[in-house]
Amino acid sequence: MTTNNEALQQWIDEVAAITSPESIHWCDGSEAEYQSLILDMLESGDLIKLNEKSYPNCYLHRSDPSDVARVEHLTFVCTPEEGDAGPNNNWMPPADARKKMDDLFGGCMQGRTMYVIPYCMGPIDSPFSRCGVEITDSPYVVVNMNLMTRMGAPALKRIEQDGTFVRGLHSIGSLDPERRFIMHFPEELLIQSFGSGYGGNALLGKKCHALRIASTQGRQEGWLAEHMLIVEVENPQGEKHYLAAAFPSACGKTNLAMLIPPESHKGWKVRTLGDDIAWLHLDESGQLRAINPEAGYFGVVPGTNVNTNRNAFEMIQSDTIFTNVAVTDENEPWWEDKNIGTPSVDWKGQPYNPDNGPAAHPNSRFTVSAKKNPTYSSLADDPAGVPISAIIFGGRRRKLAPLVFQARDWNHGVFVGAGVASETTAAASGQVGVVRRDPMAMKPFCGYNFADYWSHWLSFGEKSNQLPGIFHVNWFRRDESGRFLWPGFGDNLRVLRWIIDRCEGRAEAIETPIGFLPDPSDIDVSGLDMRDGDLEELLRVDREAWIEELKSIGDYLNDFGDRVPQQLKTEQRKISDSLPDNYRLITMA
Ligand code: OXD
Ligand code: MN
Repeated sequence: MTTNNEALQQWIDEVAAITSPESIHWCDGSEAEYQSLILDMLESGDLIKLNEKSYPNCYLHRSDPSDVARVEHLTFVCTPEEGDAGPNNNWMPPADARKKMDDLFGGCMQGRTMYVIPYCMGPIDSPFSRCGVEITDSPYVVVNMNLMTRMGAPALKRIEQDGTFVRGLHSIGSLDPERRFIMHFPEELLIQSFGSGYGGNALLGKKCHALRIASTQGRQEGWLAEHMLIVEVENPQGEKHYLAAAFPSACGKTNLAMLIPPESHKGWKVRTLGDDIAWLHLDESGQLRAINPEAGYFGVVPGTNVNTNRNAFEMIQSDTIFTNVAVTDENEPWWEDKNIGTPSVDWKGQPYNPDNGPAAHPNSRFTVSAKKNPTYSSLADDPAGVPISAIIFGGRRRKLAPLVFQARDWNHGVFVGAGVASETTAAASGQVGVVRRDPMAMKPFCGYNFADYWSHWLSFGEKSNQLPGIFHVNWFRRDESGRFLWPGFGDNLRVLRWIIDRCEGRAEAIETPIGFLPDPSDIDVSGLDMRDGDLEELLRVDREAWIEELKSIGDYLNDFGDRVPQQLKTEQRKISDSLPDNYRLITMA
């Protein structure tokens, strides 16, 4: 393969001159190429073949133990003005970042092959899709990109037609955490990532392109790039709704996108369009439509079993790349809560000993083509995307946030999204279980100042009067003893039903200061083994706690200074004013 796109050829030549690879391989995205790279990696020890009988075409990759998650503290947005990256991003002046990265990339591919991966985020023929080219020295990245994106010859053809593409340069370097940076240059549509082979740091089409760079493109071009799953829910009468839901990393997006209706919900059908990223556009009639830019899933493995997500469990039984799981004596992959088999070798390749911690790393992953999902919706390939009925925000919170509530209107919904908070998970390096603000679940992924991002969200309210309803859910409430109050997983359909009925004007709600809540009798809990009072507790608005929450959201918004849109301050005041007497303690600049 070669290209007639001069800018692309010139960039490849420049990168080769800096990195000095032994050879250059243009990726065509074919099955033959995939299998030949797998063979190379089996030979080099980068991959281990798993039991061919029970897990055909499945492989295990063990990463460097210091390279198992996204590294938010080493991820930068390099805009000319610091204020444009905002307090939500680490910032470095572009010239300094370029210098730092040029030094790191200098000669880094000596003795290695440089792979050139043209890829398309979204259906090849969709006007909403955007292309990129990733250059990498990691064959593991190539095979993962093969599963996660539409890559190879058709993507190159589109790049040559469009004339524009996002450039992503990646090298695993020496995997030294002291020499690791993930840099974004939104003005130049450029990503540079050095020193990590981990998915979110190295598969540049995903977080770096489809969220950080795409969010800035979306702002300029009038659309949204969001950390959202897309799911179709069909009721027994055949009525279909499409929902887009944003949750922080490792909070169950894949499970919700692949939900299996509970026994009590005969006739309901759920199909998956996407499990991690949605690009949202208004069509000519003012309807918000979504495409999934990805073509595969890079999901968290531990916890996946026949009860939590039978579809995923079956999907990863073949044609899957596992990263950092344990293995059994039968050479099958093993992870915590798999509920089948026993681990004999842990994720680091050592004999399993429970004293050394979990057998599989808590952020161990599967990479698999979306087409393997038994509930895959072919609409994921529709160039026009699907019409969104509701947007759902959520987080992992033991306390406070009720099971579900609905925002009064679009502006209030944007405020609800801006106030999302969640307990941190193993998807990023750092402490786990600490509550932090994660607006729209985009804290690690918004490529520009959150204040400008909220303004961009609010601008949709001026462009359309038929926007989706906005909701907030929390599947993770616990009582004082730590017991989960809600069963979650398939039973979340019971909450989605109320959401859909609200969108259709069919369900009642109680108006509270924080939004519309269902009465306990509005949620169908038939057949559930819940204790008396659990549902009431799940739907209770704890006024004292919400007063504190509103104050904390106000303080958080104040961190973004004058750029915070007035409408959000108004929403904060409106809610504060409708909470009890001591509301005056709640202040906003
Ligand atoms: C992911 C993440 O891998 O959010 O999707 O970290
Ligand atoms: Mn994610």
